[in-house]
Amino acid sequence: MSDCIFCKIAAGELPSGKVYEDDELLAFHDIHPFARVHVLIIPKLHIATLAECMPEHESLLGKMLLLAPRLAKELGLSAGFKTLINTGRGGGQEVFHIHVHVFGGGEPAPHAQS
Ligand code: DGP
Repeated sequence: MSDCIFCKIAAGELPSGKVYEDDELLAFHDIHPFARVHVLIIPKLHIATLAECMPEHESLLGKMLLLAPRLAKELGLSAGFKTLINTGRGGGQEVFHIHVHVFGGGEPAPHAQS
């Protein structure tokens, strides 16, 4: 999707605070964190929302979820973390490229707030 901001991040056309990348997935710091640690896990494949996922995306979705505890641990959330997938406008989704929020660790530092 040429006008999708997360596709542009995945393609390296826009900068991001990348914390993980493999052939299928990318994870980076949320630009508007609502916790001390707040990253987004996205597939490189453009899928607009969770509601558009099909059976062929089962493996990809599993990989996204399995990456969450790994990144949480690496980013210091040893006591636990939260995950969130906003779906559709009614679900609060703002960027229509599926993503898993992984966050925790208390309030973001003042300099990280917008
Ligand atoms: P959602 O409401 O679930 O669609 O959340 C989208 C999140 O994406 C929101 O917390 C802010 C973040 N975000 C939007 N644009 C950018 C961007 O250009 N870079 C980064 N790193 N995060 C972004």
